[in-house]
Amino acid sequence: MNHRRALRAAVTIAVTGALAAGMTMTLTSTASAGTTLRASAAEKGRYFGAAVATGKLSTSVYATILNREFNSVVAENEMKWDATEPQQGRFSYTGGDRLVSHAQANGMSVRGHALLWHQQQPGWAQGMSGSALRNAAINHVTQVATHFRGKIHSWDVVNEAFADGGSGGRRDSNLQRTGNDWIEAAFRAARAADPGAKLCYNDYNTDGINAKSTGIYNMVRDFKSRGVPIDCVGFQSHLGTSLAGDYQANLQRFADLGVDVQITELDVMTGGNQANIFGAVTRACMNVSRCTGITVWGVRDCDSWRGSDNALLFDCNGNKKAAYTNVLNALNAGPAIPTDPPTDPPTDPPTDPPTTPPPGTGGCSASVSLNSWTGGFVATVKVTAGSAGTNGWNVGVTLASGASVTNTWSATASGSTGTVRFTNVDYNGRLGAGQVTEFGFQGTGSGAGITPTCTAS
Ligand code: 9MR
Repeated sequence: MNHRRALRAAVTIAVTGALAAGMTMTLTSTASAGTTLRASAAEKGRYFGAAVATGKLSTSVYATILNREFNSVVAENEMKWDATEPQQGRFSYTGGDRLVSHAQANGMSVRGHALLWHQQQPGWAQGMSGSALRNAAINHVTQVATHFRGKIHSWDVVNEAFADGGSGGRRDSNLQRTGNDWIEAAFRAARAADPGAKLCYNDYNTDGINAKSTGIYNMVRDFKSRGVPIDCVGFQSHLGTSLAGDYQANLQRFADLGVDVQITELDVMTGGNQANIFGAVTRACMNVSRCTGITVWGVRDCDSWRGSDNALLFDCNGNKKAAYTNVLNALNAGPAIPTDPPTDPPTDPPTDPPTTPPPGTGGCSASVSLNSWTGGFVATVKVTAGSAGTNGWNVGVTLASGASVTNTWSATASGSTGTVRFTNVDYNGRLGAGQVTEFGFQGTGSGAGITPTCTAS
């Protein structure tokens, strides 16, 4: 990150100057003096975000605060299932695209919220169950993550799947009733569709070490141990008048599993403690090196879903509240995310840009990784060019009886049942010797016995 490099350079100059003047100093103090949330967070290698309703972007007070103070946005509602797939198979991205454009024009990253959730499902999905719902849900993940591919910093792949109360188990929902593996199926489909996005699990009432957060912790630990692609956990943090004493310790125990953590929907009940709680949450995040950002769930008090709670950082006229000052001070006082240790300069000579290989005589090979559930599957196929490279490739698979391909990415399918052939698309056909590319497809029925064979041209 450039700003981190700039910060490091500034610190180096300061230290050099101090040593030249015969002073001693240490680098433990990282206090800075940013004057906006976004600048102060960025100086510490983090983002500071807000939930946005795109209809308000044309309100000047709102847009002025958003653009000045925040460097990350999340759609409060416009990327949810009911908004993006109002009828099955008919996708609508108007609000989401508008938010992405606004973010890109204003140097903001975008959090995607949320691919699957038991609430705000379109009516057609609410009425579905079993493998029909599972297939529809995975198709939704694939389509939406593909549409926004390359534009989303982090996706809330699954939202609020755990039960409140002391069970520590999953919440009952139509999605849960498709089988306990629905969450991992969603994460695998999201990874296949947008390999560059961080994939998060997001929930509320997880503000300390409690039965619910421990249930989620156990799921994340299991996913990490089995290679299910999860990168981050979001802690919504819709807070009342006190903060759990082990809030930071809870973030830290997740970080210790090897995932990033983020505060994703912060708002706090108004009252004497509001400003203190906002400050304490910010300090907790700053003290956890894998806490990469904070998002507040709206801009001004009157933008909040919590109505008269006045739960945010700006009043309805756009004035900064005491809570704002506490957050800004905590960002400025906190440590920066440690930068990666400097990597050694490469010793190998830089590789030449790929040149057009001669017509392939060395063939190609293909292998498949399958994510299956009762009634459906997602196949990710790795194509490796042989010694002569490829100008194009074609992969054949024979599906089990009754199975059919419903969706393909990074290749073009011919046929959908029996023997199906997948041909490269224009950007991934030319491979140098040994070079690898991936494509994927989703199917209904059984994925058993899929053995891809590759032919190069
Ligand atoms: O703020 C959102 C509100 O406008 C919607 O009506 C509501 C519908 O369920 O969802 C709100 O956002 C929720 C978020 O998507 C998930 N976590 C809880 C948030 C507050 O309810």
